[in-house]
This record gives sequence, C-alpha cells and structure tokens, in this order.
Amino acid sequence: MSFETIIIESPVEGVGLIRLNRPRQYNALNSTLLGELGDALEQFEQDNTVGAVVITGSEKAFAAGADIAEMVGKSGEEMLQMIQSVSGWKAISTFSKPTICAVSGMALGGGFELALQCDILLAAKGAKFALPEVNLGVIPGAGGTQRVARLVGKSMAMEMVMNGRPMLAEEALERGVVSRVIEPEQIESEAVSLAKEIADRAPLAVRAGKDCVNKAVMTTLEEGLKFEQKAFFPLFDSDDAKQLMDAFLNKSKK
Ligand code: CO8
Repeated sequence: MSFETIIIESPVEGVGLIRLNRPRQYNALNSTLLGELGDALEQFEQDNTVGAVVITGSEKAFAAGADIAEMVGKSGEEMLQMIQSVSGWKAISTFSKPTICAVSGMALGGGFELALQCDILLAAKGAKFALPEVNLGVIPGAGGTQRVARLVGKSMAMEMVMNGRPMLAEEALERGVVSRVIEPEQIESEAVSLAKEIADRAPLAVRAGKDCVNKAVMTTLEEGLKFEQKAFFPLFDSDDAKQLMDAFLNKSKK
C-alpha cells in the first residue's frame, strides 16, 4: 500500500511506525491523511507480526489540527459527512494493539485529540499542546473536551477549551497528560523501544490491560471494576499465563 500523507515503516521487532507527513501544512489532518491513517492502522491490525504501533510527526509538528482549508465554508451536515467518510478517527479509537504517540513540536486541535486517543503519550522538550478551536468559532470535536477534562480537571480544561490556553511539555507531564518528556532527538527511539518492550509481552494481557485502563477513563469506578474482573479471570486460561508463571517458579527454585 502506498501513501501520500503518511509514511509507514515496515514492522521491526514487533513495532509498526506511522509518521504523519504533510510538512508544509504542519501535518494538518485532511481527509486524505485521515483515510490513510485508517488504512495504515487496519494494515497493522491485520499484521500478526505487529505487537505495538508508534505514531509520530516531524520535529516541528505532530499535527496542527484538522485542515482548516478543508473545513472552511462547510455546513455542520457537510462536516459530519466528511468526518464519517474517513476511517482514521474510528480506526484509532477501535485499534486493538497498544499505540504510543510521540509528540514533537505542536499538537493542536485535532492533532492533540488524535494524540489523546493513543494509549501512551510521550512529549519532546518544547512540545506544545492546545485546543485552539474557539479561535475558529468551533470546539474540539474528536473527544478533546471530554478527554482533557478527565485528565487535567475542570478549571484547566475550561481555560484550554474556552480560551485556547496552551500547555507545554513539562506542564503536560505534571498534569499526567504525557508519561515522559524526552529530548527531541531521542523521542522517536524511546517511543520505539518502549513499543518493543510492550510488543514483547503477553499479548492477551497487554490487550486486557489496554482495554481496562481505557475503560477507567470513560466510566464510573463501579463499572470499571466489573470490567476489570471480566478481563482478569479469563487470562488464567491463556498459555502465556501458565507458561510465564511456571517459568517464574522454576527459575526461582533454581
Ligand atoms: N489547517 C490547514 N492549514 C494549516 C493548518 C491547519 N490546521 N495549520 C497550519 N496550516 C498551514 C498554513 O495555512 C500555512 O500554509 P501556507 O504556507 O500555504 O500559507 C502553513 O501551514 C504554515 O502555517 P503558518 O504560516 O501559519 O506558520 P506559523 O509558523 O506562523 O504558524 C501554526 C503555525 C501555529 C500551526 C499556525 O499555522 C496555526 O495556528 N494553525 C492553526 C492551528 C489550529 O487552529 N488548529 C485547530 C484546527 S480546528 C480542529 O483541529 C478541529 C478538530 C475537529 C476534529 C473533528 C473530528 C470528528
């Protein structure tokens, strides 16, 4: 499969990599890019050699949001149709394997919302996150208001959504939006090595862990605990659990 607005790298040691690639537009998410992102994720979903995926952009920008040139003049109905016609948003929200987003430079609007849909978010020093849609007379529409409010709390989320207040990498780390801040020249290799470590672990347990943590940020504690119990017990029937526990005990007896 060949792509125009993203670059995908053949899986190495279980890790697939997707690089957003519209450098002249700061990787603004147009429908071609969102369609290609959907295709790439589908390809990695089907590829049994892929255990985790890294999504990244360039040093200057992860993505500067939805493509404004594509949205200008559209009615609400036309926007809805355009969004529904591209596979990227749905594909990232339903992708079953772990996703690590490595953000350098800007992650604005839909770019930040895409990053927020990945499982682990890493930021390069100097990275900037913002939801500036209000400056265009709209609001975040790919989950930004909901995810940011859950991550940073109401007051800060209000500042970001109602006033476009940006958040720099260090603040994003303090507030739990990202799990690490890394030197720009090392972020991709760190993301790939983290992805390799995860890809090397028991896939059913990784999948269950991903689903449970994602559930935690979407539901009540009571529902989340029930979900975790449902995911926990079946893992004891997996070959991985049997082998890994045996291996632990056998080694510890030596
Ligand atoms: N869309 C289209 N083109 C863009 C975008 C964008 N989001 N961002 C930058 N560009 C283009 C510029 O138009 C310009 O093109 P050209 O060279 O042809 O004039 C080129 O990139 C370079 O941009 P600038 O000249 O502006 O460069 P600066 O370094 O001065 O500024 C910025 C860079 C800060 C990124 C600035 O361009 C900017 O503020 N961009 C807009 C950011 C923004 O508002 N993003 C939010 C968009 S709305 C959104 O994301 C809604 C998501 C809803 C998803 C719904 C799914 C269900």
